[in-house]
Amino acid sequence: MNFTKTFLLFFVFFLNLNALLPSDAPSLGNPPDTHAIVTVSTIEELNSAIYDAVDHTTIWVKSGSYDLTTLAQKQLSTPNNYKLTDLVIRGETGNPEDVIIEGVSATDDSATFGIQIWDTENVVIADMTFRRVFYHCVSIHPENGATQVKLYHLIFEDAGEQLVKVNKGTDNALEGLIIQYCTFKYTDGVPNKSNGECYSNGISAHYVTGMILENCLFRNNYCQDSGQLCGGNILVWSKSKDTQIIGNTFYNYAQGIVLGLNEDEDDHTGGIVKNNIFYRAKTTNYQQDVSIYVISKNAKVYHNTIITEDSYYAPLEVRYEFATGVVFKNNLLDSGFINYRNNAPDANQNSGNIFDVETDQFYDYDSQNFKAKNENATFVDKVDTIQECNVDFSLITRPQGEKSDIGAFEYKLDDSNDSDNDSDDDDIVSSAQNIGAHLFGKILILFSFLLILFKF
Ligand SMILES: [Ca+2]
Repeated sequence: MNFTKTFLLFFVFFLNLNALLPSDAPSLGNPPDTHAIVTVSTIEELNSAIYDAVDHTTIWVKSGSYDLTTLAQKQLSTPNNYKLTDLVIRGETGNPEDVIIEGVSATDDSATFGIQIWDTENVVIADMTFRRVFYHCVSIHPENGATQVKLYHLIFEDAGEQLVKVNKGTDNALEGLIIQYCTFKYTDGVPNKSNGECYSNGISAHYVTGMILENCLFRNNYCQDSGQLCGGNILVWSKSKDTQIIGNTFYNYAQGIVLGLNEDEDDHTGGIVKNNIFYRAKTTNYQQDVSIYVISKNAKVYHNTIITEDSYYAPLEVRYEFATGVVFKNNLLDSGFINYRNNAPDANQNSGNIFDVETDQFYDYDSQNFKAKNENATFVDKVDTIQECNVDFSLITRPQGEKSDIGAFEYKLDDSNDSDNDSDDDDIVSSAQNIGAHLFGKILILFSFLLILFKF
């Protein structure tokens, strides 16, 4: 085996080990040569760097804690009196836990927002944490010109209202919104506002076209007040279209994905929801409701794994007579059914769904590892491959074996004894363990290939 071949193989294996969770986000790489580079290490410097940025700027944010309450505006903000183009704001280490932009708490208005994006196009914010603010961690304003926004490998935590908000545009939909490898979480649910209202979502997006939301983790997005129901972890509405919600994980949630909300034919149209994983145990500590709610004409809901332990009778719901062509295929549930309400048409194209999978069919149910325990599991090799779902949650090609499997994971025989096997969804229990497993797996493989290299 020659040198080049060995290293090519090494990189192929290395890349294939990446499960698709926030902790596995690939680095964005070096800034473009054309960018002005500004490095900041205090909240004042960061605030000025954003507000004074010229087009094509990367702002590197050094590790540390950045106290929003010391700013006169109580928030960061891009300029809103002129168009700024191509702005990148990144934590310098690539670990979002190293750069903390924070206020005091979700109920303390001495910090209002993490950052507001106004008349700025082509924005990337990456590798940082925004937490403990009164309104939103990130608030995007297409009505003021914001467009082409990428939120990458960020942690949003403990905001008083939606963790991320896309405000209602007037004339134009927000296009080019990409949210990847982000964590949306509350320490212990959403607290009530001073008016007694629990008002939150993970993300509420009005009037977005083609939003991509993938490989994110939603955790503890429910109301602390057990008398109130928290809004959807992902709410996309107000004339939105063609949203793609792919490979996300939902752990302890009131409502999961809400694709259009109101009795309005244009609230959402199209869209695909695939390869997502949902888990919650039944509890009376917070109100529990739907996992996927759809009023969107022609929406596709494929290959999701939804384990809710009978905590709500209808994890899937379709509403209103205009919601035609909504198709559920190859979803794996442990309980409940699809509820067609308010004259919603019962789609006769549904197929391949299981609503009562037994927990002993999973690799490790107690650790919420919902891969098949072996090739004989009741959901393995059961369905034809859907072309737009030709990879699973972990990017394993479908099909393995004779047919595709039902749910978010495709069983792969040589996967079962892989040291990395547990890592794909252990994250919903402990991301720290997960990172450890990944590093261990990668180091093992690196070591093996170095051995091969020197031997040959
Ligand atoms: Ca298979």
